[in-house]
Amino acid sequence: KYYESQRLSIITAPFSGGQSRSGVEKGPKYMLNHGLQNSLTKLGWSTVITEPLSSAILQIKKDEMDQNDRMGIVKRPNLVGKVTKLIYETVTKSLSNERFPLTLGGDHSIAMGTVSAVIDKFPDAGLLWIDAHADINTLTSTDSGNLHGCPVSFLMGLNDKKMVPESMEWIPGNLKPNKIAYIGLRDIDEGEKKILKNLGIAAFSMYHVDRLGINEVIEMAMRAIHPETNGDGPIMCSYDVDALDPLYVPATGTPVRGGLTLREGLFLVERLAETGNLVGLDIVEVNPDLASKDDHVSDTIATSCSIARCALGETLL
Ligand code: B3U
Ligand code: MN
Ligand code: MN
Repeated sequence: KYYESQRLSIITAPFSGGQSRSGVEKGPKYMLNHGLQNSLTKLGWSTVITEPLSSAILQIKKDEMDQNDRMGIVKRPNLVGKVTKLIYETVTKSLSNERFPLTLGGDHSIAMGTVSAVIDKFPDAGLLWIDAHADINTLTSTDSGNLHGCPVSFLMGLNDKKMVPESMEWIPGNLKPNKIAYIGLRDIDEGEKKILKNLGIAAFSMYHVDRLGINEVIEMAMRAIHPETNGDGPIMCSYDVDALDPLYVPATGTPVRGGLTLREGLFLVERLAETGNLVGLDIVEVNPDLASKDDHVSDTIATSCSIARCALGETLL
């Protein structure tokens, strides 16, 4: 339905400023070195690679060192605002050229840019947030001060306008609570639980995956974000690889045991591909530096690339 001409833009987002562990900025390079572009080309996608941060990267590295870029415990708000805006502009451009935006992270703060751009283009888009974490902390609820734990609160405009730093004021914040569904949750802060409950957000944890099975969970998630059309409508998917069990994705910043199996994680995006409703995809939190064995890097990269290929139709007959 969307992107019938199979035009694709691979957008690199080598950014680690939304959290504290270096190495996650290497994710895009590792996935591209694994042959991702070529494998997507083989699936019929005419692919360009776009690097929104390349000209700013030296300045970004300097800004990362800036100890003054802090708001209370919140780390690097100015840098995160600046970088996510560059990503937002690039995703917007890709969408206006009718190219599917596949954004490779980087930490999950980059979704402030990608999701905002997709909602501009597809105002009725629903968001599937695949993650062990809810990433919906606000500037006041965050305990870690890491902004990769907060993108959803900014996308929804939940933060007090008086507190939002100038560099993050560009975020439209127009994602409605009934337009997001989570899958894979198993490590949620108390403050986040309250927000999810108060706003009535559709959240499928690993408990629901076990109880209902991944197939039913996906159908319910799609119906939750598109209730009037029984699940049929544009879908943005922001995929944090830590949704998967650390067995398959050991090289990630905050692994949590008891996650999705490899097949569950791939089936999810295979189903999205089958609907023809997928309008954008992020793959984030791949950190090749956080491996204690060589196998850990290759397992993590292979899995992450599989997510992209399955989402873009590899396993459809
Ligand atoms: N909720 C915690 C932990 C966390 C969120 N996202 C990741 N970790 N990857 C926080 O820092 O806000
Ligand atoms: Mn996560
Ligand atoms: Mn995340």
